[in-house]
Amino acid sequence: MDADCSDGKACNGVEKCTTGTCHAGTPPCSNADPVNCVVTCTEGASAVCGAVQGIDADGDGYRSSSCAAAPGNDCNDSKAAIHPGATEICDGVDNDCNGKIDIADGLKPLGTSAVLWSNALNSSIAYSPTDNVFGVPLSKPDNAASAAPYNTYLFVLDTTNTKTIFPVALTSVANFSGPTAITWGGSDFGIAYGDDNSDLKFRRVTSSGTASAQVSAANDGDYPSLDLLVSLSIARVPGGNWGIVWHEAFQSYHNVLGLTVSAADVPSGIFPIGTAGVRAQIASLNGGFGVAWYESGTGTSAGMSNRTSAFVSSKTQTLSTTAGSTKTVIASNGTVYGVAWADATNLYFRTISDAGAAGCGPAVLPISGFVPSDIVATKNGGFLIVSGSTKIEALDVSSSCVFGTRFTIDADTGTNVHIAGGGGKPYGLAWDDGSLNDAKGVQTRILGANICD
Ligand SMILES: [Ca+2]
Ligand SMILES: [Ca+2]
Ligand SMILES: [Ca+2]
Ligand SMILES: [Ca+2]
Repeated sequence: MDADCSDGKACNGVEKCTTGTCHAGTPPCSNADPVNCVVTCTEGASAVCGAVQGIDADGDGYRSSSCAAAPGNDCNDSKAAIHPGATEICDGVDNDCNGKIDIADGLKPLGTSAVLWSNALNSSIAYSPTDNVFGVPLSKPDNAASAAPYNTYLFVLDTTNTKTIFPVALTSVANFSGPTAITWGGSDFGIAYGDDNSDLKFRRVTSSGTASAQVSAANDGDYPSLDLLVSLSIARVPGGNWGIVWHEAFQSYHNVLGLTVSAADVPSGIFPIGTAGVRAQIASLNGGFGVAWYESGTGTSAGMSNRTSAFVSSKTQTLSTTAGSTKTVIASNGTVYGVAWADATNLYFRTISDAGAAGCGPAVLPISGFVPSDIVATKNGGFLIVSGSTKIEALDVSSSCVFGTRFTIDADTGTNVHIAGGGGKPYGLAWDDGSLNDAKGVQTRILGANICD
């Protein structure tokens, strides 16, 4: 008989007797999502069902927000340390369930800015994931009290912003303070720098300061009106060519030019890339290069060209036709290029494939005083854009072109602001703080992998 089977409890259902065997009943209080929800049942003359609620699987006193029927406010019900009211810490996740993560929730960028070398300028920066250090080339007069001669040096910094080698002099040629550009090539840094009346030099230096022989990549006579190297930039196809781009200025004439240097340190000839372009930047992706610049000749647009590792097979495209764009920056996140530029009122961002196909964007953010100076990939596949226009600051944007948080890194303004690292590794920044003979010189700052940590 059924009555012989009954355990006297209603909440686990009414037991049945079938051919002499007791079978459990069906609990009367239904719960369609027992992973994320719970429902109470009170024993009485019959079962009394309570309301469906989020489960508290981690026992922190807050119910799961994943219970669709009755969402609680525990945004992670498998970690007891994460719940409303918890302290936000720098870990890349939302600890207090307010929908904001780390920097976006008020945490500050890690570390302090430090003067790397006073009376110096023309800095740039690259990160070595192999050695977990940053390389920072710059130009500086030998004698800080005099205006010349200038030399170009490389510093190596660890992730505490401490110099690990005595600066390596890249050249001893006097009387020219040119731009520098650096990237990590897999086993050493590749550095491009101006020297000796705008001649373009290249050499590799290891993290411990061992330098290869200097390569003269281009000189005044190599290209019509190669007269003033500006906005140098370098990237490398892993194991293959280094790609170097710059814009040259001769009187009112501007042009974006580029060349490659092989793995055996042999430079190519010069490739014209963007007519009437200025402030070019290069990045590498999937065995080729992407180059972005501002079209100064028209004053109306940002341009881009995707190139093979030999710099040929170019496709040049207009990224923007808005007026007043001042600089176009480009980086790769390993999947697409992220490209940003600004005009007087807006910041723009879009993604472009290695084949030059448009991705998302252009996303438009109406902010002024934020001229992009550099860009780097973040650990979640997005990008971090830096600017020194009104202070040293950064703005993150997702790989789907959604702008995130704008935050201050240093209250001072800076020019030539560069950022490297990221992608789950520490970020390093270098910038020129003031002009030559400003005692502040080149400054650096190292941020954590989550910016604040
Ligand atoms: Ca919980
Ligand atoms: Ca929790
Ligand atoms: Ca956090
Ligand atoms: Ca939070």
